[in-house]
Amino acid sequence: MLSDKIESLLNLQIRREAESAQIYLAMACWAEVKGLEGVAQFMYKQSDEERMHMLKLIKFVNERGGHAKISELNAPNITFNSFQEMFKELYDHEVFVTNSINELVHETLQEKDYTTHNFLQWYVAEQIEEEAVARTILDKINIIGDDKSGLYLFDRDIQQLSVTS
Ligand code: OFO
Repeated sequence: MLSDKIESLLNLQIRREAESAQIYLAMACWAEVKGLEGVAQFMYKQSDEERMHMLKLIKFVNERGGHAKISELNAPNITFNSFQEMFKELYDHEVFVTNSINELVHETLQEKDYTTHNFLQWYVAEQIEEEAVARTILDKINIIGDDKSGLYLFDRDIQQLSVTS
């Protein structure tokens, strides 16, 4: 059984995962209209993964005697000044999500909720991987800068950097 506090923090995390899915969907659309098909496919896939993160939390809350809440979401940015800016936002967002998960993990220990603590370890591991991928991409894109041929090759190769989970 979930305490009210843990249930509401898990519901907040559900909202954050849903917002992540929307943020990455908006990035996918922007990349697609800019003609970077590889980046678009990568972002569509990231968005799908965030939805999976959300669903996993929803099922856990409902199975543990809570009620997963589907809430309204903040609208994502739909346009960017550059791919550098977009990938910086991706990286910053993943760091934000990591902090949010860490806070949640901390609260489960305070509440002695070891079941939820154990469940959240999957997210802790996932965030290590997602942050690493986002950091790798950001490093590459910072090297490429405004170089069009570099961006072309990056668009072709980005699929290999996808997080698999
Ligand atoms: Fe990108 O992270 Fe969900 O958890």
